[in-house]
Amino acid sequence: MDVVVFGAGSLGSLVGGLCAREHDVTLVGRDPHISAVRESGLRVTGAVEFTVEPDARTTVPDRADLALVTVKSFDTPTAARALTDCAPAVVCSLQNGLGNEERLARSHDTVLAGTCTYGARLDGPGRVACTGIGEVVVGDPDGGPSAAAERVGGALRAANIDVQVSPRMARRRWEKLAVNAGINPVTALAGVANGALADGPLHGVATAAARETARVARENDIDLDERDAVATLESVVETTAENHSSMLQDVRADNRTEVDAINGAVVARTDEPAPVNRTLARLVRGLTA
Ligand code: KPL
Repeated sequence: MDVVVFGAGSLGSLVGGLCAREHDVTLVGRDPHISAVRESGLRVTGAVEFTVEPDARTTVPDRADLALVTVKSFDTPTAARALTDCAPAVVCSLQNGLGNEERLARSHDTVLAGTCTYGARLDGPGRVACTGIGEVVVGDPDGGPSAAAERVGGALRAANIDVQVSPRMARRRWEKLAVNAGINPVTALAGVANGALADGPLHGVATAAARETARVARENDIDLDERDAVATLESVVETTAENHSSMLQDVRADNRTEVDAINGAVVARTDEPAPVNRTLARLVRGLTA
């Protein structure tokens, strides 16, 4: 299968590298990373170790069967536009936050929702570390069975990626949102790896954000129990204990964060107070102002 990964940052490079063990992969990203991959291949270290030689470009190729979108949520409009050039049969978002699939669906017919809890860190041009084996979940954004999701699930499984096809993606997206709403801002503010949220006061703040997100999910007709949201957060903290969250990596690199698509999205989807997410969003915005 011809797979294009749009967004060769840490997660995109890891997922693209894993896929390249089985499929013809094109990584689309920025230099100097892309030039390094073109010259010497992509070295994956950490929980899995191998080198692959995917195609690597700064613009999309002529065609693709599947596009995996891994850019930050604020770059989704750019991805949607650029991917029209290779007209992929299926576009699958593996991004944080809400609203990405809706944006992609404005210019693509078959769009899947996806979540990914693998931990990834770019160690330099051409080098990515897998800092936690998580799982990928894909499915139709509106729920129900999906032949496209089954095909994508099969393709990722063939590349030895732990993947589930879910008929309840709306709930899964909110569950992942609860995980990100807790882990990302707290690790970014405290400057710690995900594992530091396993207990103590940081665990208290992260789980409060996850519980509040579950409450807002239910206000939006998503059946997400607070205990399930907290249990999923705790399990991701454990499996990605060594990982620095994407928001911590962004703050350290002085890059724009996804706080608006994560904690900001929770606040925006309720008419009731959401003090934990609101406070975390304000504090993170203050870090990068
Ligand atoms: O999605 C992530 C992120 O860092 O954005 C998790 C799963 C929390 C891994 O760190």
